[in-house]
Amino acid sequence: MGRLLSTALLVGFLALVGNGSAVAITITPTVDGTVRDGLTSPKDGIPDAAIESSVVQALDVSRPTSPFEDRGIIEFDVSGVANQPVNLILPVFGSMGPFPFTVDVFSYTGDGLLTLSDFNQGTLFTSFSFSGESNVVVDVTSAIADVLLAGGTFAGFNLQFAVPTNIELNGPFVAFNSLEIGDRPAQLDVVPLPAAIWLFLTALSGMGFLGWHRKRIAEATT
Ligand SMILES: [Ca+2]
Ligand SMILES: [Ca+2]
Repeated sequence: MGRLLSTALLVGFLALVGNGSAVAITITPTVDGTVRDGLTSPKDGIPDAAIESSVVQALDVSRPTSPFEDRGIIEFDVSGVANQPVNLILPVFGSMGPFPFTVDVFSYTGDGLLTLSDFNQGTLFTSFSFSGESNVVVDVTSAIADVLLAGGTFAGFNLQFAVPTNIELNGPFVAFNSLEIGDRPAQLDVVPLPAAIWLFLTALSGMGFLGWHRKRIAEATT
């Protein structure tokens, strides 16, 4: 066992030396935009327009004259992700108060396309509140894992205002890639686990299994 342990430590050390500089991978959207219900058609829960634009907009206006709702839709190709921590980075800009606003984030298995049906996609994953400008970071590791487990390629996020507002056109909204906050796109940051850690964990679990197996044999022979 002593030799096994020292071998495992050596393998781990060599791998750390060789792969110590794991770099985070950035995934930009495959498709992003807004699906709208209302404004030029009735706001009735049935979406009327899909608007492809990197300035993803979420907005829910309840005013009687022309109520409408925009839901922000963004989908990423996550086929290269495997058991890794993933953060969704959302540069957020709200055009006017009263702040704060709460946005619900729904996650779903996407198709890489912006369609009317995306309006009703997803299950509630989390919510965040913001005031003015902010760079929201959402840990979406489990959402991505669910997509991959289901055999999906695209992870979709549907952004909705938690509560309708009664202010005028153009606000409030959630905008990504907006000029107001330095033209930064929404993205996924994938943090790869260094190969060294995998090797080390594999070696450790192998030793644990050997120890358990030997204990079983010892118990069986007594
Ligand atoms: Ca409608
Ligand atoms: Ca879609």
